[in-house]
Amino acid sequence: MRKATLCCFLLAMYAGKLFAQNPFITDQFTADPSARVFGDRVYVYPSHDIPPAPGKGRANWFVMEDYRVFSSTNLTDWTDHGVIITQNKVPWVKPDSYSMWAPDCVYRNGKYYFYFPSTSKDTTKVKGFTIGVAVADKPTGPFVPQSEPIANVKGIDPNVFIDKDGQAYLYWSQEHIYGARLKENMLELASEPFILGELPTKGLKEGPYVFERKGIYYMTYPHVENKIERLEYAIGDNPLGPFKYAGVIMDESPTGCWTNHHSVINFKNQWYLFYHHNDLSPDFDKNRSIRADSLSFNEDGTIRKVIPTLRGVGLTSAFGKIQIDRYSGISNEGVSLSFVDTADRFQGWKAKFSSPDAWLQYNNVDFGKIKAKSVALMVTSDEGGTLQIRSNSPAGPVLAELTVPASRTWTPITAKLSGAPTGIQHLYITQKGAGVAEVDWIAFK
Ligand code: FUB
Repeated sequence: MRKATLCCFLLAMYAGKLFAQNPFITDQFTADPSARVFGDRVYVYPSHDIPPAPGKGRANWFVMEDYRVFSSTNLTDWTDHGVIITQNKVPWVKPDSYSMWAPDCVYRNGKYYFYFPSTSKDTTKVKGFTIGVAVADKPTGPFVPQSEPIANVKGIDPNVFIDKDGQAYLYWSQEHIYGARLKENMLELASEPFILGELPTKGLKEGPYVFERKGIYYMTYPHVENKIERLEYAIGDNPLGPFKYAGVIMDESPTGCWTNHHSVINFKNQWYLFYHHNDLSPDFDKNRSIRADSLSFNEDGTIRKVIPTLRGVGLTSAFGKIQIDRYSGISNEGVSLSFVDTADRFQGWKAKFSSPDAWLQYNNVDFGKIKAKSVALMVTSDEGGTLQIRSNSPAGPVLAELTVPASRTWTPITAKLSGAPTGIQHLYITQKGAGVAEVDWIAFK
């Protein structure tokens, strides 16, 4: 194959592919992830934050003009399927409202129903937010929006749950959480909406997400119990309750991201929580990024609290760029993170090693059956240093030792491996002796 043809082939192969841990979409802002399993893939329908700009929405607030969809078969490699709905192509939406907030999507009888909130252009019919539906034959669209929003619904954050008997329910929020039955057509309410009143009464509640497991109905929602949102849940015997408060799924963001918004799925016999945080925009929490972590249950059906991780879920191929700054663990001292380029945070993070014996652990690296022969690290350093790649523990077998040159230019360095790891490995990058070294990624060959 000629060189140019090979380049085009590789570009085409990787176009629209995203490889990541947490957050798992890092080339744009995403929020409010509604994850769904359709067939053998997980589809995530987030909302799409964009930075505020003059003439685009309200300053210092959420600015959202469209929705995209992402999918994956392994929760590691994500495909961006592009824009599915845009504010100025929905007949009932005020075209310059930039208020395409948290959506949801469900499958029923051969069709995909995408529910989304926005501001109506006709304020004589409904003031503020209401909720509309768009319908498609495939999970990635094309989605055709209905000409009018769903009658009798005022609020945001739609969520649809279809029970085992086929009855569908729509939930949404407006200060409180509302619920109603949906008609068979999935486009109209079949009952009067009512407030699910047994949930905590003080503090904003929004973003409802209902699922069922072993006969228990879980009503999960972000709630401002203190100053910002945390994820809570309540349980009941019926999709519309009554629900009894049962606990916290995820505590408030340690760095103060005011919102959180989530969904829960079971994929290949493992439960997952999808949620968001403002990883790529630490100074402005209206530009968020979506994340996923494993979720598990106690014997009695209660949910174990999920501690957010950087490593996220899924395996990482040993032979791609392993972004070790999304680590599983680090030593108490000597490892710190920062953006590769603060002027372009979408370039991600780097890990800095700055004291003897500092270590960073990165779990679930998949070597498969291929015997790796060498390792490459992209490094920079003010004074130079020595790094080791080990397996199993910070004191485990040394797979490679690399001298990091003193150079402020990002430089790839390589070393032969002393062993030939196969299968799934937990790796450790350790610092030997004094010095300082910054690492963008590592990759095996
Ligand atoms: O993304 C805009 C709003 O922020 C969502 O609709 C809420 O749930 C909160 O995440």
